Amino acid sequence: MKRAFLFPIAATSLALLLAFASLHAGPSQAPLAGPDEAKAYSSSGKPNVIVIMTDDQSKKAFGPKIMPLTFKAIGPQAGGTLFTQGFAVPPLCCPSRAGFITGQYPHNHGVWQNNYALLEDKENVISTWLKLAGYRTALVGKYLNKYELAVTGDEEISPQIPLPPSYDYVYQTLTNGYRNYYVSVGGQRKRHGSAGTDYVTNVLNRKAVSFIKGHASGEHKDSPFFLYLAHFAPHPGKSDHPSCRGRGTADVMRQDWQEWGKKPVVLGANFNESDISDKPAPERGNPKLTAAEVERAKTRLRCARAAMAPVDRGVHDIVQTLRHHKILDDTVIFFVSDNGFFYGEHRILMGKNRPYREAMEVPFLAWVPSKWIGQDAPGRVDQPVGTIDLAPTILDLAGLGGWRPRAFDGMSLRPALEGRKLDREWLLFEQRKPCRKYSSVLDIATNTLYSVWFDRNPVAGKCQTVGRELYHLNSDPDQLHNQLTKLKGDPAVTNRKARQKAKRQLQQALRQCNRKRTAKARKRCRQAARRKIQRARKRAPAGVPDLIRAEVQRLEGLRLKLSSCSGEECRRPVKG
Ligand SMILES: [Ca+2]
Ligand SMILES: [Ca+2]
Repeated sequence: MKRAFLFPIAATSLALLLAFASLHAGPSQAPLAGPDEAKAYSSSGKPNVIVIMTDDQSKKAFGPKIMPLTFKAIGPQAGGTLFTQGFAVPPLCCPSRAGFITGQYPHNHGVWQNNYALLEDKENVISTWLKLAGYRTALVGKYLNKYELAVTGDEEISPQIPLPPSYDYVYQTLTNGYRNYYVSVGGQRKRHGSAGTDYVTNVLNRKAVSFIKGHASGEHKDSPFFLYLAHFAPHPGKSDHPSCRGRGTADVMRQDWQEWGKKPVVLGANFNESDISDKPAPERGNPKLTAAEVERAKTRLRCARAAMAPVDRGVHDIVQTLRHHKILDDTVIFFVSDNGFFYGEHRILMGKNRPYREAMEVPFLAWVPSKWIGQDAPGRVDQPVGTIDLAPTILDLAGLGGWRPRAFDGMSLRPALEGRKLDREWLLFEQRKPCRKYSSVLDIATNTLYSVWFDRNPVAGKCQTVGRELYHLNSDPDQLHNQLTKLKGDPAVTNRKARQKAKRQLQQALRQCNRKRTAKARKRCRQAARRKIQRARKRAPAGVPDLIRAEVQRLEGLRLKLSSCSGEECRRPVKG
């Protein structure tokens, strides 16, 4: 395992950038171009960047009522931008986080599962790019799953842990949990216990705030900073709490449970879905939730909301700290989750990593002061955006929009922040373990989600398709009606009837032709009859099954193409 490399600040020269670029150009790639020199080194013209990423936060655990301090500080009323259709690309921790730090889909960054070891070109990530552009960089919280195992090869947590690439300040959580967890403090192992002061969300908030304070008053205060604050909340974790304990539940602070424990929880139309016969095989067998499970799901959601309260206070503290040091307007902030979560929707008791909106859609909030885009950002953007867009957006806001250290499958969201349409037609969601589990395409113009599910054939051992789904999200936002069920039964009947009718008509016409006197006339008559039937068939209006079949054909072709796309062609057809 290569040791993580760190560039000294003074070494950020164009020569080094180009060396870095050529170092990271694969055999099949053209050498990467470095950023424009003037833009890259005028660090005074660059915003500080803060990315706050939560873990498994459903949109049901987000919003102005659940995170009032965050919305007051960086929400639409305060000049921030709420992206109402933010997607985890794809909805699983490590692949989604790898998508953030690379701006790419799993088939390009390599992380198909929850394992840092799979990441290709590990140093060629956002922290390195920003460091090369003159940023001071800080990681507070989780990097990528199994990071410690990948870099030390040791099942136990090692006393010394190499730092993730290009971070100047590291307070990295190495194990999951709200209490009793390990961290790397600048590479040195430290264990947190179970005292109130060890509660992970508060610890990470404190470290984030102290990094900002230290930066704002320290020797590097003239350089911009990049702070990646990756919270564990509201991920399920071990807990002794009387209500929030057991599998699938976030641990909470007592004061927050007092507030959230009794609040009503309303779950959507697809909660405990009454008919799941339309779902593909892997999900079709889920039993109806029992009354106890329904209550449990509601309690778990209350626990997740309560676990967001300290995150909410942390956002407030961070913004207050920026304001105190008069650098709030010098800073852009993104608040997102790595993936969503199920609370009984479609009878899925818990978890993520399925192509349903509860897992795929995430909280997505941006604070981009007008000085960075030349105008006020809109309070709300309804266009679909993804976690793969964060890196290109950040580079763009840092004045490095033309730099492509990797071929970005995602795109800069600057046009949307300027009130314009994003030039993108599709989003792809893919996962594999080791069979591809599912692969989905969101067709943005029609707001249609098409998914194919895979599994290993137990006998042949090969990956095979085990189900397909098609949802028209405008008319069926809860994904209750898989349109592909309309292909079952109905079309076969329709087609058989149509075929039989056409056959009868043709036979009747041919019989009449037999009455013609000459062979030539009979032949001409038969030809005319066949043509007439064919014309009638063509004129027949396409039924729903025919339309769906055509749609599936188009989306399946698109899905196959996107499964190996790179860069621009992942977003729209490339001309020429
Ligand atoms: Ca996660
Ligand atoms: Ca259904």
